[in-house]
Amino acid sequence: MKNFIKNRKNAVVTFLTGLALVLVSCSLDTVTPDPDKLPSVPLSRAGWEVIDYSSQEDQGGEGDTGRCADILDGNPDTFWHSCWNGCTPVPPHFITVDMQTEQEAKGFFLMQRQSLSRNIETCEIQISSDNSNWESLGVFTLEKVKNQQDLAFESPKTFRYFKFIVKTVFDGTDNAALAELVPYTN
Ligand SMILES: [Ca+2]
Repeated sequence: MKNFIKNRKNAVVTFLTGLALVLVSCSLDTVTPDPDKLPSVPLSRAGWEVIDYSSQEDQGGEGDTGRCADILDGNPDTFWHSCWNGCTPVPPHFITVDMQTEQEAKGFFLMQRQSLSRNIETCEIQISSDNSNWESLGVFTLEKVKNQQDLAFESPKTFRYFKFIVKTVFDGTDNAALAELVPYTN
């Protein structure tokens, strides 16, 4: 009889504990996530295309890299470089990318060329839905570091095309380079 009461008591405790867990998990499920507190996620760049640019180093000066598309490949060791082998373009340099569809972004992640040579000091980002009318999101000041840098917008933006414009470079020459650039959302 004693054991029966004890077993019943244990069963009640187990039931109540289970009920409490269900209630807690139900109440957690109903919490609305705050988008500002979610981790930022880079957009997938599959199918994206460089549709215009001022110049790129495709004359062998940087070997297999140096092309505009190298800022979209996810590899920090490949980079775009303004043309320098037999050419002398001056800033502003620019690269225009077509994301193929309109997407919402809250900013850009950027990585300087990892050798820290020809790093960009100031840049402007413009966005467009039709590759004709452009909105400037302002001029961003970068750091001369290897780490990923966050170029956050004041508010989320929806666009299909973006234009990255190099205004000035840290070493004071006309040459610029960039390893990675990707809009992010969450
Ligand atoms: Ca790259």
